[in-house]
Amino acid sequence: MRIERVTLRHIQMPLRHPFRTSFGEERTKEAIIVAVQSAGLTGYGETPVSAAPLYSYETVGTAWHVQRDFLIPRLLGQEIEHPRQVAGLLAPVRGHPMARMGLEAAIWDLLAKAEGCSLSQMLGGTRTSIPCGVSIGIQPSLPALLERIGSFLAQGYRRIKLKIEPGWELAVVKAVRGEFGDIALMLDANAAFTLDDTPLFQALDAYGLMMVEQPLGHDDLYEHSLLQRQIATPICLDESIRHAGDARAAIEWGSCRVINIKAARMGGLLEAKRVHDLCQERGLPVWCGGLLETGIGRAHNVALASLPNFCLPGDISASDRYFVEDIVQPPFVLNPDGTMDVPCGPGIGVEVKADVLQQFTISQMVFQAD
Ligand code: NPG
Repeated sequence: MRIERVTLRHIQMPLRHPFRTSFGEERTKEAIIVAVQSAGLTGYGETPVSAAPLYSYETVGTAWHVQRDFLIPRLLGQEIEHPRQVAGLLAPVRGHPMARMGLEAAIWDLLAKAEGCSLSQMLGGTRTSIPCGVSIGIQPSLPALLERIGSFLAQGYRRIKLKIEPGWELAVVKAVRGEFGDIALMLDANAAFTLDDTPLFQALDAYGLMMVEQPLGHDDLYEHSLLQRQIATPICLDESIRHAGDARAAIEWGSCRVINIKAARMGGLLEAKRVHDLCQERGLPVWCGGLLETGIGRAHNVALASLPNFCLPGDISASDRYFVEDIVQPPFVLNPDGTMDVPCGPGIGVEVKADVLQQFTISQMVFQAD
């Protein structure tokens, strides 16, 4: 298919609840929504960047610049039959995985729609529904946290992930175990600790956590391998795993026992699938992370999480956990058993609501092939 036209939209959507992590607070969901058109079809993708370089070095500003000036000119007018060609065309540009993801994901959607198959099928997905977890930001107080956990458990979410930071860890876990007993519970530190905190992680071993995510440096593999040897709780890596090469090194060195796969962190669905396949071969379970995506990015995540080795509940929650109104129809809903259905219509399998998308768009740019 010839890439005829690409549209970038910078959107801002209010979040229903502020989301606080060890690196900052998000009140508004920012993203770049990418639309790629060919032969009367439109494929959608999402670049789930934030306004500030806190989780990742990428921001709305850097992603827009890299897409506009370097990535889109390499794709416009090209004939693309399989998404793997995208990585080849974009290979001269280094880094900027989230900027790539929006474009690559839109082309997966476009090609799946052209073939009349679902994105899940095209990726090799085997699940028709996926188990869902929920990630809960740092709360103003313990009672507020306990109330929030109770309400998510009542909705059916199958595992609870708590964001932690120095001072909001051991006592919190103790209180949560005291109130809710043996629920599936994990922690995410977003790189807020150092090896000096090893005794804290050893103390956490007593609480039967599923895993602790990214306790140490955001780009570290070595120190995580030292920590993993000294604690029983499995370490899950997120920020440190940028591609299959990192995953291979982390597995060889014993830096983690679980990997959080985010296609946006890895530059696209193809690299995410490579990491999935490697972990499957090596016997490591994976789960699908989230970056507070709109229904468009969520649809890509759900399709990815339908691959067989996504055996743990991911950070894929229902649309209403984030937004009053999502930009897709139907919105993503949680089944009473804590699963979410994988859409089976062509491509991402959900319709983009043009009016709602327009309402949240604050700037837009169109690129046309000659
Ligand atoms: O999408 O449900 C979700 C949120 C999952 O905790 C989550 N994301 O560090 O993984 C993370 C965190 C995050 C959120 C990172 C927003 C960056 C921005």
